[in-house]
Amino acid sequence: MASELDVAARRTLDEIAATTTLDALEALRVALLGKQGSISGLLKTLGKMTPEERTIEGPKIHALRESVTAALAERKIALESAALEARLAAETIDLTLPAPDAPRGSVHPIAQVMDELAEVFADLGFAVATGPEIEDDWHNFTALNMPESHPARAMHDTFYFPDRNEAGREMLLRTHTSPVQIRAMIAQGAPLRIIAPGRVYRSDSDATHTPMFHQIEGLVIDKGIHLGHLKWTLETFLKAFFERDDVVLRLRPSYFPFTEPSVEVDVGYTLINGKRVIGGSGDASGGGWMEVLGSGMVNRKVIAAGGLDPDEWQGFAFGTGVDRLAMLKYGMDDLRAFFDGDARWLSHYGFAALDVPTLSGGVGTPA
Ligand code: 2U9
Repeated sequence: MASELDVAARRTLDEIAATTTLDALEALRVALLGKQGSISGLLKTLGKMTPEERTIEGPKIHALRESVTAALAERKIALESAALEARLAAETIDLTLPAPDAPRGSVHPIAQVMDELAEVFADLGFAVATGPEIEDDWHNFTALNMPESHPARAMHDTFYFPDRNEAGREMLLRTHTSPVQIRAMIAQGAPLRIIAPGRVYRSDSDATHTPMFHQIEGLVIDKGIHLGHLKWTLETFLKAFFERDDVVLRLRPSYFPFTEPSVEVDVGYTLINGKRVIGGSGDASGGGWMEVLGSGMVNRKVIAAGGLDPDEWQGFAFGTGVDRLAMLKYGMDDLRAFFDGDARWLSHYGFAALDVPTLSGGVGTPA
């Protein structure tokens, strides 16, 4: 038995050393060590042996498996380096090849606009904050002055998860990026100046709504903040983003649970070849007004939910849809095309990888 095993071992190691391709080596590995392999079979015979036999045969069979495993690994390295040497000898690189005629791939307009927004707001002293897309109902609703019975909760068409978290809170896909700012207030305290861009989800789908869309919200918390700060900030942002000095704002009173008072912001547009172009003073320029932002002074209850004293700290907040901003700036008319992944649409509306928005170089389309 012992010598039989020795002979078989010698033969096996010779066989491994004689393989000439990686495929053949892999086939041999399976035949030896695979589930149905011969060495695996030998290992199984150990179970049927007497304890005395096993004391003698066990170490030999295990030693065989180890030497075969080592021989396979060694042969694999040798064959791989031989294959690489063969490729290096056979292949050449033509160093005179020109760059491809057309760029391949492009930056999606949403990604581009997100970068533009981060750039514009960085110049105003805002940091970018991010947070989880899977949220609990406290951060998404309760902390924003939307308790369980609040009608605004029903209006959000929320996607809920079937199970609650460890704290017993309902779990959901965030319906806005506001919970990011609640988390930032709790984690960083005041003063605070942040924007929260990202994906949000609502169970809503038609020509102007997709179940996932992109929002950007902003939050400023400091002492003595008032609506004047809000108006100046939004006007400065819109002028920089649309790269026009004639952006005119119209503030209308509104209602949001998380802000009090709340204002909706319209901007004037002008009709150029039947298309609405931002700029000009609304009706006076033969155009009109369109709503672009929601905003307001942060509700005292929301400041308190963020762990701050509303007698000491005030703030303003605003929110808008990134997809809509992209459409207004770059002239797309169908929201759904944003998420179709159509290569022709992307090559038309996409941006070159090197067209990085900067304030010095401009945040708009290159000339
Ligand atoms: C905190 C406090 C207040 C963010 C705000 C809006 C108004 C708003 C909508 C615009 C279009 C959402 O994408 S949209 O449907 N948003 O009108 N958002 S104020 O207010 C906050 C956020 C966080 C802590």
